[in-house]
Amino acid sequence: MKLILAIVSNDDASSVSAALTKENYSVTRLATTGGFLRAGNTTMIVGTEDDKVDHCIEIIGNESKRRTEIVPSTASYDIGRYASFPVEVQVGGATIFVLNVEDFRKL
Ligand code: 2BA
Repeated sequence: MKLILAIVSNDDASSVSAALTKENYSVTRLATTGGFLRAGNTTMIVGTEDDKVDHCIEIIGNESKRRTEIVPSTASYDIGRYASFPVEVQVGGATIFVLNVEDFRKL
């Protein structure tokens, strides 16, 4: 058995969780914070059989693809007035760890 820890953006957390649950994976969501950006993200814990790990990672990847989005930048002073310019940012993606499970019990 394996334990999958997947760190995803909060924006993708609900669709990742829903897609995994639909495919009968048991999922626990933890509200976590990235050490670098100090922004909230979500860590999914999934315990599953060895032969299902690739399928599970495929689902996570499909629902958290790295993509670019246009967002308003913070206002800057330009041409005599404050203006906010749209900028392209990378969002999404997943950081995934797969661990061996020594023992698994439900009491
Ligand atoms: P990612 O590498 O996609 O990482 C997204 C989040 O996944 C991280 O949030 C962190 O919560 C987790 N994570 C990634 N690698 C990990 C690892 N080896 N062990 C434990 N958790 C891990 P943040 O720490 O807030 O990082 C956000 C983004 O900032 C990262 O995206 C990366 O592009 C960049 N970054 C992170 N650390 C950096 C550093 N020391 N120098 C430059 N850029 C950094």
